[in-house]
Amino acid sequence: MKIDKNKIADHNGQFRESFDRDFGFVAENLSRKGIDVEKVVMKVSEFQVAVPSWALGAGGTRFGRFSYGGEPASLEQKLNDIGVLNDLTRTAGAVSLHIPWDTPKDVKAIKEVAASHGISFDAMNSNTFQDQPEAEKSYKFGSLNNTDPAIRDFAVQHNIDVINIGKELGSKSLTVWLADGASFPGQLNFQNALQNTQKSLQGIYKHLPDDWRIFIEYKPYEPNFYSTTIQDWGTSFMLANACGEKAYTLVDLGHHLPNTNIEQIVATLMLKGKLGGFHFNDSKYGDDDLTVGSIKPYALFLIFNELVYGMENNPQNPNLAWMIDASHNIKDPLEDLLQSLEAILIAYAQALLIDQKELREAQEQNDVVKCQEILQEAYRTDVRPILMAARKKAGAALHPITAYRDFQVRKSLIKERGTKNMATGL
Ligand code: LRH
Ligand code: MN
Repeated sequence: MKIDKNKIADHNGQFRESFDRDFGFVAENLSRKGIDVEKVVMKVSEFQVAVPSWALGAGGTRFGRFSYGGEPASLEQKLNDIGVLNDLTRTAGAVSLHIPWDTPKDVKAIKEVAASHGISFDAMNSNTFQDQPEAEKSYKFGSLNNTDPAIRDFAVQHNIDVINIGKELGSKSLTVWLADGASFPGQLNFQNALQNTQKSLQGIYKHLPDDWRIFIEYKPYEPNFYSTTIQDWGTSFMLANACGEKAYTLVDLGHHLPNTNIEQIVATLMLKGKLGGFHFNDSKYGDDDLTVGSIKPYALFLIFNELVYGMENNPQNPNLAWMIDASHNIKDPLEDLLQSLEAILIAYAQALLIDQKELREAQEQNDVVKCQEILQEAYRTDVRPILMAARKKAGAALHPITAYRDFQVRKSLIKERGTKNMATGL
């Protein structure tokens, strides 16, 4: 399903007046502060987020899963759905594949489908947290950290296979997240587990093409509930350094214990040139994988403040990989992803409004009140007209969710695919 640009332009027509008024207001407001709104619009339109191939169907928990009708039953259909997101936003120009959930059966055909939607292949994701049917080895007691060298080798080989698939698709990075750990005290020798993991990662790293990167994703718990071998940013940072200059840390917003200061972690990793990318989502308690900005939008804004500062002041840190990692238990997956894309761009646009120079001066003078005022002035600015301007420039929808509903996309997906499909993934 491709949504014709003219159909979108027609749909935008009804919002022309309100858009011109609202954009005029924010443009005038910002120019009074010496901010060139067109520069912000340009940066926002250049911001592309990769959509996870594993989050295009209804997610679930151990307590149940409620199917959504019209779910994609193949990688082709998943790319078509990301195509819809990209037609409506021109922000979803990449996909992050999870192997083997979404192994392309025909690489050439898949590349053509992706290209037809203007979608590139971002980070590949390996999976050594589930046993595949007929698999000769089990990851029940870990993969890269396993006490059995044969199982470690089996897991390393899987990652090498994922790199090879990615090379054919044109991807340039691999994300490694490990469920490895323990659920009971005494079950695991922490030092042995960490050393095994490091050696295994170095084994994978040896097979990384020169122009590739490896992202090491950390997580404090789940599915193991006592220890996770790569539990926090420090462990991931240490392992990335042990691997080499092509290895980086990946920050999944849901992988932090309550009240963790994630923006400080971001600042630290950028200063050290070891921040590789993000898995955007939101959470109230655990790794809830909720819609981005739905629970803690101010925290997301503070993270983007550190990202904007880092992108201006840390040339030692490479361009970041922006990805969503969410699971949709009760919302239409495509509407949920449209909301997440909007929330990411809102936080980025607000952070671009922060006068970083003025903030640095206030920080140097320990003018605590002024520091907060500078941040909240930006946070309290309604930047949605700026996002609309960026979408309008790109031929996308001023109001993507309204357009998605008015175009009855879900209805036509159900008509085309029925209600029985169950998408692979979370
Ligand atoms: C682990 C994780 C990881 C993916 C998985 C789907 O919680 O965030 O990024 O492999 O979700
Ligand atoms: Mn993740």
